[in-house]
This record gives sequence, C-alpha cells and structure tokens, in this order.
Amino acid sequence: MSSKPIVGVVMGSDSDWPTMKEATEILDHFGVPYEKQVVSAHRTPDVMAEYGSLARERGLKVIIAGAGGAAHLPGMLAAYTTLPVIGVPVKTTALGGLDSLYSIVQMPNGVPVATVAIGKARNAGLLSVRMLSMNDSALADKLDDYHLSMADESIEKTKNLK
Ligand code: RP5
Repeated sequence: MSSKPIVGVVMGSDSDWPTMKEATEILDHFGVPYEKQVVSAHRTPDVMAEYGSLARERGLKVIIAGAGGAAHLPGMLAAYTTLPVIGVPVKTTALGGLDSLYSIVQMPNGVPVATVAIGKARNAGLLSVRMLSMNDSALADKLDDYHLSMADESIEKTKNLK
C-alpha cells in the first residue's frame, strides 16, 4: 500500500485527540495510510470548507471526523464532499456526549454521516477499514484475522471466569 493518506482523521479540537487517537491506532494496525488534523467547524470554517472540498481530489477515500458538544464538523464535511464521512461523537463533561451524538446523527436526507457510538473512535477506524476492504482483498483478509483473534480472546475470557 502506498504511503499517501487515504483516510482523513479530523477533529474539532486537540482536546478530542485522546478519543480520536483510537481510530488512528486501528489504522496503524491495518497499515492504512492516514493523515490527522484539527479542523474546527466553528473556529476555522474556511479550513473545514477547503478540507471537505479538496478531500477527494487529494486522494482521500474516507473521512473520520470527531467532535464534541455542538458537533457540526462531520455533518458540514459531508456537505462539502461526497466521500463517506464517519462521525465520532466525543464525550462531553456537561452532557456526557449525548449533545455530540445528537448533533452528528440527526443529518437530513441527502447528506449522510455514518455515526458510531459516543467515544467509539476505534469502531470508526474499523468501519473505515471495512469500507476500504471492498476493493482490497489483502485488507479483507486482515479484517478476517482481526475478527478471528477477537473471537479467540472472547473465548479465552470466558474460560478465565472464576
Ligand atoms: C468542539 O468543541 C470540539 O470538537 C471539542 O470536542 C469541543 C471543545 O473544544 P475545546 O474547547 O476543548 O477546544 O468543537
């Protein structure tokens, strides 16, 4: 696989990074090249518009966007690009991330965002790998292995119950 990023991992603030890092760990695990960047829908709207508008021609295939609170970033990126956008609602202190979830998941007809559960950036990473695996059989094989090892781990945990 070339090292040119094909997944864009963006977040509204560096305070989202501890959550979003989990998506990048999955991408590292599967050897998927990605880029990471703080892009704020509110503080840097022009950067966000440019990021979304140029994403496809820059070679990205999927965008993973995390934000908390008034979490407009994933939806607005989906307005600027027709690439698949996966939204990660980041947990907030005031409302536990329900605000983030509702902001991201309630998209209008025509502008979809695939929303994962609150704080589950790991699943966003996995979902992006699943999307990419549709045209990449080596990646599909790695996903199968990942699934098998997850099943083995689960069975091991059951055996260890006292
Ligand atoms: C959102 O506001 C960000 O995505 C972040 O989750 C939240 C708080 O940002 P900071 O005030 O910590 O920079 O835009």
